[in-house]
Amino acid sequence: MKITHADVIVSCPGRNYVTLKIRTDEGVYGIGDGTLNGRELAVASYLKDHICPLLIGRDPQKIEDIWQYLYKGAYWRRGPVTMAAISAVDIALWDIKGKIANLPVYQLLGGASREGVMVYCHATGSDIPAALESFEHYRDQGFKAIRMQCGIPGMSTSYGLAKGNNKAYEPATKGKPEEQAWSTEKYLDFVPKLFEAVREKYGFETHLLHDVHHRLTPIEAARLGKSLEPYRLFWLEDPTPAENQADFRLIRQHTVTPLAVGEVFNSIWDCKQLIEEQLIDYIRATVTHAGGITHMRRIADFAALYQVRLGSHGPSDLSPVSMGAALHLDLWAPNLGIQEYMGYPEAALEVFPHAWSFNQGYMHPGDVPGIGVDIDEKLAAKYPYEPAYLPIARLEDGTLWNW
Ligand code: CS2
Ligand code: MG
Repeated sequence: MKITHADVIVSCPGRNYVTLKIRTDEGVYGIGDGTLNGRELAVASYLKDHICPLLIGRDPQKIEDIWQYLYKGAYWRRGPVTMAAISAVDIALWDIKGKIANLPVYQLLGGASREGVMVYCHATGSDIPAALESFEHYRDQGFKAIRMQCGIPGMSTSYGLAKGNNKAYEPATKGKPEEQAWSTEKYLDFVPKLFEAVREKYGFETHLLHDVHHRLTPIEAARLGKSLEPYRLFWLEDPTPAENQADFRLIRQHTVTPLAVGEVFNSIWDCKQLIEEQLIDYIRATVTHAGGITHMRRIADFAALYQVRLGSHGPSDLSPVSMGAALHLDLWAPNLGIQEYMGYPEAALEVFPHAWSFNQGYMHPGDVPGIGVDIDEKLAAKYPYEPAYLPIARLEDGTLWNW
Protein backbone atom coordinates (compact mmCIF):
# COMPACT_ATOMS: atom_id res chain seq x y z
CA MET A 1 0.00 0.00 0.00
CA LYS A 2 1.27 3.47 -0.88
CA ILE A 3 0.27 7.05 -0.12
CA THR A 4 -0.78 8.76 -3.37
CA HIS A 5 -2.12 12.10 -2.13
CA ALA A 6 -1.82 14.29 0.97
CA ASP A 7 -4.03 17.38 0.85
CA VAL A 8 -4.51 20.18 3.34
CA ILE A 9 -8.00 21.62 3.76
CA VAL A 10 -8.28 24.92 5.65
CA SER A 11 -11.88 25.87 6.41
CA CYS A 12 -13.85 28.06 8.80
CA PRO A 13 -17.20 26.44 9.65
CA GLY A 14 -17.72 28.69 12.68
CA ARG A 15 -13.98 28.78 13.36
CA ASN A 16 -10.77 27.88 11.52
CA TYR A 17 -9.61 24.27 11.17
CA VAL A 18 -6.60 22.72 9.42
CA THR A 19 -7.45 19.22 8.18
CA LEU A 20 -5.12 16.77 6.44
CA LYS A 21 -6.50 14.08 4.14
CA ILE A 22 -4.13 11.26 3.17
CA ARG A 23 -5.21 9.01 0.30
CA THR A 24 -3.73 5.66 -0.80
CA ASP A 25 -3.50 3.60 -3.99
CA GLU A 26 -6.03 1.16 -2.49
CA GLY A 27 -8.72 3.77 -2.07
CA VAL A 28 -8.49 3.89 1.75
CA TYR A 29 -8.00 7.40 3.16
CA GLY A 30 -7.44 8.96 6.57
CA ILE A 31 -8.20 12.34 8.15
CA GLY A 32 -6.06 14.27 10.66
CA ASP A 33 -6.35 17.56 12.55
CA GLY A 34 -3.46 20.06 12.76
CA THR A 35 -5.29 23.19 13.92
CA LEU A 36 -3.18 25.71 15.85
CA ASN A 37 -5.47 28.52 16.94
CA GLY A 38 -4.40 31.90 15.54
CA ARG A 39 -1.46 30.36 13.59
CA GLU A 40 -3.39 28.03 11.30
CA LEU A 41 -1.69 28.93 8.03
CA ALA A 42 1.78 28.26 9.43
CA VAL A 43 0.80 24.62 10.02
CA ALA A 44 -0.96 24.46 6.64
CA SER A 45 2.24 25.62 4.92
CA TYR A 46 4.47 23.29 6.98
CA LEU A 47 2.26 20.41 5.83
CA LYS A 48 1.76 21.50 2.22
CA ASP A 49 5.26 22.76 1.49
CA HIS A 50 7.42 20.48 3.63
CA ILE A 51 5.62 17.30 4.70
CA CYS A 52 3.07 16.29 2.04
CA PRO A 53 5.67 15.86 -0.74
CA LEU A 54 7.65 13.51 1.54
CA LEU A 55 4.61 11.32 2.22
CA ILE A 56 3.88 10.39 -1.38
CA GLY A 57 4.97 6.83 -2.15
CA ARG A 58 5.39 5.82 1.52
CA ASP A 59 3.62 2.86 3.13
CA PRO A 60 0.90 4.43 5.35
CA GLN A 61 1.00 1.41 7.63
CA LYS A 62 4.44 2.37 8.97
CA ILE A 63 3.06 4.89 11.46
CA GLU A 64 6.02 4.75 13.85
CA ASP A 65 8.65 5.03 11.14
CA ILE A 66 6.87 7.98 9.51
CA TRP A 67 6.57 9.67 12.91
CA GLN A 68 10.31 9.27 13.58
CA TYR A 69 11.12 10.37 10.02
CA LEU A 70 9.18 13.60 10.42
CA TYR A 71 10.43 14.28 13.97
CA LYS A 72 14.12 13.36 13.74
CA GLY A 73 14.37 13.89 9.99
CA ALA A 74 13.46 17.59 10.15
CA TYR A 75 16.52 18.21 12.36
CA TRP A 76 14.51 21.04 14.04
CA ARG A 77 12.67 19.16 16.75
CA ARG A 78 9.48 20.05 18.64
CA GLY A 79 7.65 23.40 18.62
CA PRO A 80 3.89 23.90 18.17
CA VAL A 81 3.90 24.26 14.37
CA THR A 82 6.09 21.21 13.70
CA MET A 83 4.27 19.05 16.22
CA ALA A 84 0.76 20.06 15.05
CA ALA A 85 1.79 19.08 11.52
CA ILE A 86 3.19 15.72 12.70
CA SER A 87 0.01 15.21 14.74
CA ALA A 88 -2.18 15.69 11.67
CA VAL A 89 -0.20 13.05 9.77
CA ASP A 90 -0.23 10.65 12.72
CA ILE A 91 -3.99 10.88 13.31
CA ALA A 92 -4.67 10.34 9.58
CA LEU A 93 -2.39 7.26 9.56
CA TRP A 94 -4.12 5.72 12.59
CA ASP A 95 -7.41 6.35 10.80
CA ILE A 96 -6.09 4.45 7.77
CA LYS A 97 -4.75 1.59 9.92
CA GLY A 98 -8.11 1.22 11.63
CA LYS A 99 -9.90 1.14 8.30
CA ILE A 100 -7.49 -1.52 6.96
CA ALA A 101 -7.93 -3.63 10.11
CA ASN A 102 -11.68 -2.95 10.11
CA LEU A 103 -11.43 -1.91 13.77
CA PRO A 104 -12.00 1.31 15.71
CA VAL A 105 -8.63 2.77 16.78
CA TYR A 106 -9.23 2.13 20.50
CA GLN A 107 -9.26 -1.61 19.70
CA LEU A 108 -5.86 -1.29 18.03
CA LEU A 109 -4.51 0.43 21.15
CA GLY A 110 -5.53 -2.46 23.37
CA GLY A 111 -9.27 -2.13 23.75
CA ALA A 112 -11.61 -0.16 26.01
CA SER A 113 -10.67 0.29 29.67
CA ARG A 114 -14.11 1.68 30.49
CA GLU A 115 -17.67 2.06 29.20
CA GLY A 116 -17.41 5.75 28.41
CA VAL A 117 -15.15 8.77 28.80
CA MET A 118 -16.15 11.27 31.50
CA VAL A 119 -16.08 14.78 30.01
CA TYR A 120 -16.34 18.28 31.43
CA CYS A 121 -18.05 21.26 29.88
CA HIS A 122 -17.71 25.04 30.32
CA ALA A 123 -20.19 26.97 32.45
CA THR A 124 -19.72 30.71 32.18
CA GLY A 125 -21.51 33.84 33.41
CA SER A 126 -20.92 37.56 33.64
CA ASP A 127 -21.67 37.38 37.40
CA ILE A 128 -22.37 34.71 40.04
CA PRO A 129 -26.16 34.37 39.40
CA ALA A 130 -25.52 33.97 35.65
CA ALA A 131 -22.73 31.45 36.31
CA LEU A 132 -25.06 29.44 38.58
CA GLU A 133 -27.71 29.41 35.87
CA SER A 134 -25.14 28.16 33.39
CA PHE A 135 -24.05 25.45 35.85
CA GLU A 136 -27.64 24.26 36.15
CA HIS A 137 -28.10 24.22 32.38
CA TYR A 138 -25.14 21.83 31.93
CA ARG A 139 -25.89 19.74 35.00
CA ASP A 140 -29.37 19.15 33.58
CA GLN A 141 -27.79 17.89 30.36
CA GLY A 142 -26.14 15.16 32.44
CA PHE A 143 -22.60 16.53 32.83
CA LYS A 144 -20.84 15.06 35.87
CA ALA A 145 -18.03 17.64 35.74
CA ILE A 146 -18.33 21.36 35.05
CA ARG A 147 -15.69 24.06 34.62
CA MET A 148 -16.76 27.32 36.26
CA GLN A 149 -15.57 30.71 34.93
CA CYS A 150 -17.17 34.02 35.87
CA GLY A 151 -16.95 37.77 35.34
CA ILE A 152 -15.01 39.54 38.09
CA PRO A 153 -16.40 42.68 39.78
CA GLY A 154 -14.44 45.73 38.66
CA MET A 155 -12.96 44.05 35.58
CA SER A 156 -14.45 44.62 32.11
CA THR A 157 -13.80 41.04 31.03
CA SER A 158 -11.94 37.93 32.06
CA TYR A 159 -10.81 34.58 30.63
CA GLY A 160 -13.58 32.13 29.80
CA LEU A 161 -16.59 34.42 29.39
CA ALA A 162 -19.12 33.99 26.58
CA LYS A 163 -19.93 37.08 24.54
CA GLY A 164 -23.66 37.07 25.24
CA ASN A 165 -26.33 34.89 26.82
CA ASN A 166 -26.42 31.23 25.74
CA LYS A 167 -23.39 31.75 23.52
CA ALA A 168 -20.43 29.40 23.71
CA TYR A 169 -17.14 30.88 24.86
CA GLU A 170 -14.95 31.73 21.85
CA PRO A 171 -11.70 33.57 22.55
CA ALA A 172 -10.50 34.18 18.95
CA THR A 173 -11.58 37.38 17.21
CA LYS A 174 -11.51 38.28 13.52
CA GLY A 175 -8.98 40.93 12.58
CA LYS A 176 -6.52 42.16 15.25
CA PRO A 177 -6.12 40.45 18.68
CA GLU A 178 -8.49 41.77 21.32
CA GLU A 179 -6.74 43.43 24.31
CA GLN A 180 -8.05 42.55 27.77
CA ALA A 181 -7.19 44.18 31.11
CA TRP A 182 -6.19 41.95 34.01
CA SER A 183 -6.11 42.50 37.78
CA THR A 184 -4.69 39.63 39.85
CA GLU A 185 -5.83 41.30 43.10
CA LYS A 186 -9.49 41.48 42.08
CA TYR A 187 -9.39 37.95 40.70
CA LEU A 188 -7.84 36.36 43.79
CA ASP A 189 -10.36 37.98 46.10
CA PHE A 190 -13.32 36.92 43.98
CA VAL A 191 -12.78 33.31 42.85
CA PRO A 192 -13.40 31.62 46.25
CA LYS A 193 -16.78 33.43 46.41
CA LEU A 194 -17.80 31.85 43.09
CA PHE A 195 -17.03 28.34 44.31
CA GLU A 196 -18.60 28.95 47.69
CA ALA A 197 -21.83 29.97 45.89
CA VAL A 198 -21.85 26.83 43.71
CA ARG A 199 -21.20 24.45 46.62
CA GLU A 200 -23.75 26.21 48.83
CA LYS A 201 -26.51 25.96 46.24
CA TYR A 202 -25.75 22.60 44.60
CA GLY A 203 -23.64 20.65 47.07
CA PHE A 204 -20.66 18.44 46.29
CA GLU A 205 -22.08 15.95 43.81
CA THR A 206 -20.78 17.56 40.58
CA HIS A 207 -17.03 17.80 39.93
CA LEU A 208 -15.92 21.42 39.65
CA LEU A 209 -12.96 22.68 37.62
CA HIS A 210 -11.42 26.09 37.06
CA ASP A 211 -8.95 27.48 34.51
CA VAL A 212 -6.59 30.24 35.69
CA HIS A 213 -5.17 30.46 32.16
CA HIS A 214 -1.58 31.24 33.23
CA ARG A 215 -2.42 34.51 34.99
CA LEU A 216 -0.71 34.03 38.38
CA THR A 217 2.81 33.86 39.77
CA PRO A 218 3.66 30.66 41.69
CA ILE A 219 3.08 32.17 45.13
CA GLU A 220 -0.23 33.70 44.03
CA ALA A 221 -1.23 30.33 42.61
CA ALA A 222 -0.34 28.71 45.93
CA ARG A 223 -2.63 31.18 47.73
CA LEU A 224 -5.49 30.50 45.30
CA GLY A 225 -5.13 26.73 45.59
CA LYS A 226 -5.20 27.00 49.38
CA SER A 227 -8.23 29.30 49.41
CA LEU A 228 -10.17 26.87 47.16
CA GLU A 229 -9.50 23.77 49.26
CA PRO A 230 -12.86 23.87 51.11
CA TYR A 231 -14.69 23.60 47.73
CA ARG A 232 -12.75 20.43 46.72
CA LEU A 233 -12.04 21.16 43.07
CA PHE A 234 -11.48 18.32 40.60
CA TRP A 235 -8.65 20.51 39.29
CA LEU A 236 -7.17 23.95 39.06
CA GLU A 237 -5.78 24.46 35.57
CA ASP A 238 -2.69 26.34 34.36
CA PRO A 239 -2.23 28.39 37.55
CA THR A 240 1.08 29.77 36.25
CA PRO A 241 2.98 29.47 32.95
CA ALA A 242 4.91 26.20 32.82
CA GLU A 243 8.04 26.91 30.80
CA ASN A 244 9.92 26.63 34.09
CA GLN A 245 8.50 23.37 35.34
CA ALA A 246 10.29 23.69 38.71
CA ASP A 247 7.97 26.64 39.52
CA PHE A 248 5.30 24.14 40.43
CA ARG A 249 7.28 22.91 43.45
CA LEU A 250 6.33 26.10 45.25
CA ILE A 251 2.62 25.69 44.50
CA ARG A 252 2.71 22.04 45.59
CA GLN A 253 4.29 22.90 48.93
CA HIS A 254 1.24 24.93 49.86
CA THR A 255 -1.90 23.29 48.55
CA VAL A 256 -3.65 19.95 48.01
CA THR A 257 -5.93 21.36 45.29
CA PRO A 258 -5.20 19.06 42.29
CA LEU A 259 -3.38 20.71 39.37
CA ALA A 260 -3.82 20.27 35.60
CA VAL A 261 -1.29 21.61 33.10
CA GLY A 262 -0.23 21.10 29.50
CA GLU A 263 -2.65 22.36 26.85
CA VAL A 264 0.17 24.35 25.20
CA PHE A 265 2.70 21.51 25.45
CA ASN A 266 3.84 19.76 22.32
CA SER A 267 6.07 16.94 23.53
CA ILE A 268 6.88 14.64 26.40
CA TRP A 269 9.87 16.86 27.23
CA ASP A 270 7.56 19.75 28.13
CA CYS A 271 6.01 17.70 30.92
CA LYS A 272 8.90 15.44 31.96
CA GLN A 273 9.79 17.21 35.22
CA LEU A 274 6.16 18.04 36.10
CA ILE A 275 5.31 14.35 35.90
CA GLU A 276 8.50 12.86 37.36
CA GLU A 277 8.35 15.08 40.43
CA GLN A 278 4.58 14.62 40.70
CA LEU A 279 4.07 18.37 40.52
CA ILE A 280 0.77 17.95 38.66
CA ASP A 281 -2.16 15.54 38.81
CA TYR A 282 -3.49 15.76 35.24
CA ILE A 283 -1.64 16.21 31.98
CA ARG A 284 -3.60 18.23 29.39
CA ALA A 285 -1.54 17.67 26.23
CA THR A 286 -3.61 16.76 23.17
CA VAL A 287 -3.41 14.49 20.15
CA THR A 288 -3.47 17.58 17.87
CA HIS A 289 -0.60 19.52 19.46
CA ALA A 290 1.57 16.82 21.03
CA GLY A 291 2.43 14.49 18.18
CA GLY A 292 -0.79 12.58 17.60
CA ILE A 293 -1.83 9.25 19.08
CA THR A 294 1.70 7.83 18.75
CA HIS A 295 3.30 10.43 21.01
CA MET A 296 0.32 10.90 23.35
CA ARG A 297 0.37 7.17 24.08
CA ARG A 298 3.99 7.58 25.17
CA ILE A 299 3.03 10.52 27.43
CA ALA A 300 0.13 8.52 28.90
CA ASP A 301 2.31 5.53 29.76
CA PHE A 302 5.02 7.74 31.27
CA ALA A 303 2.43 9.65 33.32
CA ALA A 304 0.94 6.38 34.60
CA LEU A 305 4.23 5.56 36.36
CA TYR A 306 3.65 8.59 38.59
CA GLN A 307 -0.14 8.31 38.98
CA VAL A 308 -0.66 11.35 36.77
CA ARG A 309 -3.82 11.02 34.70
CA LEU A 310 -4.86 12.24 31.25
CA GLY A 311 -7.12 15.28 31.09
CA SER A 312 -6.86 16.29 27.46
CA HIS A 313 -7.54 19.73 26.08
CA GLY A 314 -10.74 19.61 24.00
CA PRO A 315 -11.77 23.12 23.02
CA SER A 316 -13.81 23.98 19.93
CA ASP A 317 -10.59 25.25 18.34
CA LEU A 318 -9.48 21.64 17.85
CA SER A 319 -11.63 20.06 15.15
CA PRO A 320 -14.15 17.22 15.63
CA VAL A 321 -11.42 15.00 14.11
CA SER A 322 -9.24 15.76 17.13
CA MET A 323 -12.14 14.95 19.46
CA GLY A 324 -12.55 11.56 17.76
CA ALA A 325 -8.84 10.75 18.05
CA ALA A 326 -8.74 11.90 21.69
CA LEU A 327 -11.73 9.72 22.60
CA HIS A 328 -10.06 6.57 21.20
CA LEU A 329 -6.99 7.31 23.31
CA ASP A 330 -9.12 8.14 26.36
CA LEU A 331 -11.24 5.01 26.10
CA TRP A 332 -8.07 2.91 26.06
CA ALA A 333 -5.81 4.80 28.51
CA PRO A 334 -5.76 2.97 31.88
CA ASN A 335 -4.88 6.33 33.47
CA LEU A 336 -7.68 8.48 32.05
CA GLY A 337 -8.84 11.29 34.32
CA ILE A 338 -11.28 13.27 32.22
CA GLN A 339 -11.65 14.77 28.73
CA GLU A 340 -12.63 18.38 27.99
CA TYR A 341 -15.68 18.73 25.72
CA MET A 342 -16.58 22.27 24.89
CA GLY A 343 -18.94 21.52 21.98
CA TYR A 344 -18.76 22.80 18.40
CA PRO A 345 -20.45 25.35 16.16
CA GLU A 346 -23.34 23.70 14.25
CA ALA A 347 -21.59 24.22 10.90
CA ALA A 348 -18.47 22.38 12.17
CA LEU A 349 -20.57 19.35 13.12
CA GLU A 350 -22.01 19.31 9.58
CA VAL A 351 -18.62 19.66 7.87
CA PHE A 352 -17.19 16.81 9.99
CA PRO A 353 -19.64 13.87 10.10
CA HIS A 354 -18.64 11.88 13.19
CA ALA A 355 -19.30 8.61 15.00
CA TRP A 356 -18.55 9.99 18.49
CA SER A 357 -21.42 10.73 20.81
CA PHE A 358 -22.30 12.24 24.20
CA ASN A 359 -24.65 10.66 26.71
CA GLN A 360 -25.27 11.71 30.32
CA GLY A 361 -21.81 13.14 30.97
CA TYR A 362 -19.85 10.45 29.09
CA MET A 363 -18.58 10.27 25.53
CA HIS A 364 -17.74 7.35 23.25
CA PRO A 365 -15.69 7.41 20.02
CA GLY A 366 -18.10 5.03 18.25
CA ASP A 367 -17.32 1.66 16.70
CA VAL A 368 -16.75 2.44 13.04
CA PRO A 369 -13.31 1.42 11.67
CA GLY A 370 -10.58 4.05 12.12
CA ILE A 371 -11.09 7.34 13.97
CA GLY A 372 -14.73 7.62 12.91
CA VAL A 373 -14.70 11.23 11.68
CA ASP A 374 -14.87 12.33 8.04
CA ILE A 375 -14.83 15.66 6.22
CA ASP A 376 -17.42 16.86 3.71
CA GLU A 377 -15.03 18.70 1.42
CA LYS A 378 -17.72 20.35 -0.70
CA LEU A 379 -19.36 21.79 2.36
CA ALA A 380 -16.00 22.80 3.86
CA ALA A 381 -15.26 24.82 0.69
CA LYS A 382 -18.27 27.00 1.49
CA TYR A 383 -16.52 28.19 4.66
CA PRO A 384 -13.21 29.81 3.62
CA TYR A 385 -10.46 30.66 6.11
CA GLU A 386 -11.00 33.88 8.09
CA PRO A 387 -7.96 35.41 9.80
CA ALA A 388 -8.51 35.42 13.58
CA TYR A 389 -6.32 35.86 16.65
CA LEU A 390 -6.40 34.94 20.30
CA PRO A 391 -6.62 37.88 22.74
CA ILE A 392 -3.73 39.32 24.70
CA ALA A 393 -3.85 40.46 28.34
CA ARG A 394 -2.37 43.60 29.95
CA LEU A 395 -2.21 44.58 33.60
CA GLU A 396 -4.21 47.69 34.48
CA ASP A 397 -1.04 49.83 34.04
CA GLY A 398 -0.55 48.52 30.50
CA THR A 399 2.13 45.88 31.15
CA LEU A 400 1.80 42.96 28.79
CA TRP A 401 0.71 39.87 30.77
CA ASN A 402 0.02 36.18 30.18
CA TRP A 403 -3.32 35.61 28.47
C1 CS2 B 1 -8.72 26.77 27.27
C2 CS2 B 1 -8.83 27.03 25.80
O1 CS2 B 1 -10.03 24.88 26.98
C3 CS2 B 1 -9.24 25.45 27.71
O2 CS2 B 1 -8.88 25.04 28.78
O3 CS2 B 1 -7.59 27.12 27.94
O4 CS2 B 1 -10.07 27.68 25.63
C4 CS2 B 1 -7.73 27.86 25.18
O5 CS2 B 1 -7.81 29.18 25.60
C5 CS2 B 1 -7.86 27.78 23.70
O6 CS2 B 1 -7.90 26.47 23.28
C6 CS2 B 1 -6.74 28.52 22.99
O7 CS2 B 1 -6.77 28.23 21.64
MG1 MG C 1 -7.18 25.85 29.53
